[in-house]
Amino acid sequence: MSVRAVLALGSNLGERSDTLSHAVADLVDTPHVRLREVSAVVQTKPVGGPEDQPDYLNMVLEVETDLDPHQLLAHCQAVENKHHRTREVRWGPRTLDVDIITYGDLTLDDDDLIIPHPRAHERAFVLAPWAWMDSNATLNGVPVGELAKAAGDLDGVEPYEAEPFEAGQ
Ligand code: A4P
Ligand code: MG
Repeated sequence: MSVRAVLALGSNLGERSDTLSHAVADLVDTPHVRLREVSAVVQTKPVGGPEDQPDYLNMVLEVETDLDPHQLLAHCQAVENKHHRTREVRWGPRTLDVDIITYGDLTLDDDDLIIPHPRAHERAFVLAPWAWMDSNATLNGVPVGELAKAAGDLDGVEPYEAEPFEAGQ
């Protein structure tokens, strides 16, 4: 049986844009996880954590998977680890963070996995790209676009355009 899941990716260290592109490829580099939709990339002001950390790039994906939720978490963490994610400071800077936002209609509250993600409903850095990707999306029964408008960090979210490639550089 396969289920649609929404994943959120964030990066604020290193070559952020390349990291996100490679992470998307790595996440779907298994027949157990198939890509359905990819959001735009947004540049976002850090929410929580150390004050002087760099801006993030964030995006969301919708995948279809036959992994169970814990297998999907392990898969996401393996991709984080491949991109040299280390866990030192909670909410601190990271090369790559991959969170499970929703898994079908499942609600789960385990020690190591909470679904829907417990903070996604108040975070424009997840909600805004999600709403642009899927205008019909809802979270806890509320349209994701409405949640995004109410989120405190919406002003810090802007579309990201990669630096144009210039010949000779
Ligand atoms: N965990 C529980 N539920 C989930 C879930 N639904 N998806 C557990 C993924 N993981 C989940 O996560 C800590 C533990 O959460 C995992 O071991 C897993 O068992 P982590 O990725 O190791 O640590 P973290 O990311 O520092 O902590 P946390 O609590 O996940 O942080 P958040 O809430 O993800 O926030 N600002 C901007 N602009 N953009 C960002 O992307 N990200 C964060 C991280 C803070 N501020 C940000 C951004
Ligand atoms: Mg995380």
